Amino acid sequence: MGQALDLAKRGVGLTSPNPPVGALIVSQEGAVIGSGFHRKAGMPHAEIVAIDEALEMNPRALPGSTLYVTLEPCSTQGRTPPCTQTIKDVGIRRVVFGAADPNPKHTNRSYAILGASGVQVTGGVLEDECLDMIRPFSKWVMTGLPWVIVKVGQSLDGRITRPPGEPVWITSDSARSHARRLRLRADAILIGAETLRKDNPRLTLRDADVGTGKEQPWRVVLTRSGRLPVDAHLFTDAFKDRTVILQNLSFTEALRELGRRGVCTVLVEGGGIVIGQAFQSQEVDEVHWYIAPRICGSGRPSFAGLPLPFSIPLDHAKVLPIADNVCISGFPVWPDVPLENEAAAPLSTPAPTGTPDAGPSPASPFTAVTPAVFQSPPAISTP
Ligand code: AOF
Ligand code: ZN
Repeated sequence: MGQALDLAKRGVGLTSPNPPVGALIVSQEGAVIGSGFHRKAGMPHAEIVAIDEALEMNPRALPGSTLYVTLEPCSTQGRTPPCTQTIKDVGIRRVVFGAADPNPKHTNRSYAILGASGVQVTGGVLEDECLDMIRPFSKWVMTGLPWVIVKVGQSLDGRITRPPGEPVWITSDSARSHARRLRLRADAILIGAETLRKDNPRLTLRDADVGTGKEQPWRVVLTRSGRLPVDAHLFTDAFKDRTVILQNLSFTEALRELGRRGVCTVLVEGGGIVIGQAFQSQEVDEVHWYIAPRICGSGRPSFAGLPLPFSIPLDHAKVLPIADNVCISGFPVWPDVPLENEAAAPLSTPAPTGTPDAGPSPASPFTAVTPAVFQSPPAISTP
């Protein structure tokens, strides 16, 4: 299962709205006869990639073999046929899986479906590791909302800007390049209009990250006024068709809109106002807080807006030194009571209906917004 997990890791950031999954087939003699991972929604599931490899390389060893897969095999027709059927057809005798599929169409169904054909099924092997691998998918498939990663880069005194006339960067080159790697996991990168106006960011994959087969994540700008600089990188560069604006939505409404369009992981890259809104919404699932050894004395704060009435500890907190910078990461532990202001905000977009599989094609979930559109109401916005 460890090897299947390593395979699954290769699909992280590529598969939404499907989960990353890895699979390995072992013959009765104990030889690995096929392996694979899920590369993209609409393409074959991990098990099918592994079975196809075995069919090509070693078809006679397939009957009686054991399939190790990080996620319970699916059992319904979605964009692709049910894996349980193919598993039975090729004569696999035993299936060992890690996590039960949180998609209610499949949860724990594989036991009966495969068992009825004499296939032995064992679930829950390296379960925690396999569940960790699909956390974003699990949240999305159960709530319709994406997994939210917050990234902050700040000074010791909690600022994200330096005094006028100084260079703009707070954290070091290596800390920033470390932070950019978070983009490899994201389907969308979200910022506030203020960050767009002040920083004119690119929000692109860079360096070695290009060529991993990952599409440029959506670049999402949250705005109230809709007044955005049309000459910004986001509206003029080679990926301008991957930029969208969401106008007049609360943070949770914006998440719901993204989730409806198959975004399972969103990376929030600031600034302080949006970070504050994200925490008010109580929808932050993971944080990466980069801190530089500098005191700015003034400037915009990394966390702005309404105060939180409670503090939020991080679970599984990690402290990573990056030369003289440091990154503290972990998973916020939220109290059970929602905050009133965000919870009371009306949802202007409906919750997802039907099943996740029936959603729009993952290839083009958005109408991109081009600068010209700013003259008229933006394509994705609600009044
Ligand atoms: C598997 N193996 O590698 C993955 C699974 O629309 P489809 O056909 O791609 O099906 C999507 C659903 O299948 C998805 O919601 C999840 O429940 C499951 N994903 N299942 O057996 C895989 N990626
Ligand atoms: Zn499947």
